[in-house]
Amino acid sequence: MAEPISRRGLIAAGGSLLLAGCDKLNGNPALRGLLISAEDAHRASQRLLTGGALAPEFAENQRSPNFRSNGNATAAGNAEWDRHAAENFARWSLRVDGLVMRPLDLTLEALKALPQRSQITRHDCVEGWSAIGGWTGPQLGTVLRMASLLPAARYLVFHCADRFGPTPYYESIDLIDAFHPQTILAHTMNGGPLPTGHGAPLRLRVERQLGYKQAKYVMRIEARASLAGLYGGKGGFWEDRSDYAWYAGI
Ligand SMILES: Nc1nc2c(c(=O)[nH]1)N[C@H]1C(S)=C(S)[C@@H](COP(=O)(O)O)O[C@H]1N2
Ligand SMILES: [Mo]
Repeated sequence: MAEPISRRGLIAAGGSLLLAGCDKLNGNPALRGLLISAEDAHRASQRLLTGGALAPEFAENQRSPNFRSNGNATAAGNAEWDRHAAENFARWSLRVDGLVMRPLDLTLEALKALPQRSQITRHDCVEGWSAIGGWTGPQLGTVLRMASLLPAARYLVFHCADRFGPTPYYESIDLIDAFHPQTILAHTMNGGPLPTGHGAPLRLRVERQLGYKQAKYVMRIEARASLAGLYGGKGGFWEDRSDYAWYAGI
């Protein structure tokens, strides 16, 4: 199976860290933070089981005729998003900042000019429904290489335009999923522009995880060293207010 080199590199680095022994681990606060919680143990074991696996992909004739919209079905009410929607997102741009060497503002045109990946995948929502849909966009890894992550960057946070009451939706992933080949910034769904109900103009597809990780209405991607101090500190809107896991593997 074709695995990207970056992933091999990450696994090799993780392996040697694991072999470094408990004393060294205890002396490394960042790594201790990564390894001790039950949730992280679950994540690590799931990663070992799935390895570099790709999520299953499907044929065009397997796409669901009705892919429902779930959670917020619009970001209307966010003045910035409203302004861009009124112009069909012609002057909208994605902000990429935080722990990067080169902060970026990428228009839809710029995102579409990058190498594109198309994938037909199954979306699994924890509320008990699934749907198969086709997504196109640049790999997140391509955008992150353009911005050039600083060494301290460990997480990517997706800041969304929509809110529930006063609270914005947000999500986050780690570098393994960020550089996974099926992790894309989708501007196209089933061959057409991403509909409002599905997160126009841009959403995350991180295909080995559950529905709530698939951030819609993404306005800004922030590279961070830690999720502490951000909203509820658990790395996502639902993670902050439910027992939903941060690593929501399928
Ligand atoms: N910004 C934002 N992203 C979001 C949500 C949301 O309410 N707001 N809901 C999540 C949940 S729970 C699911 S199942 C999917 C739904 O995606 P869909 O509307 O394309 O079906 O988006 C996820 N991403
Ligand atoms: Mo969901």
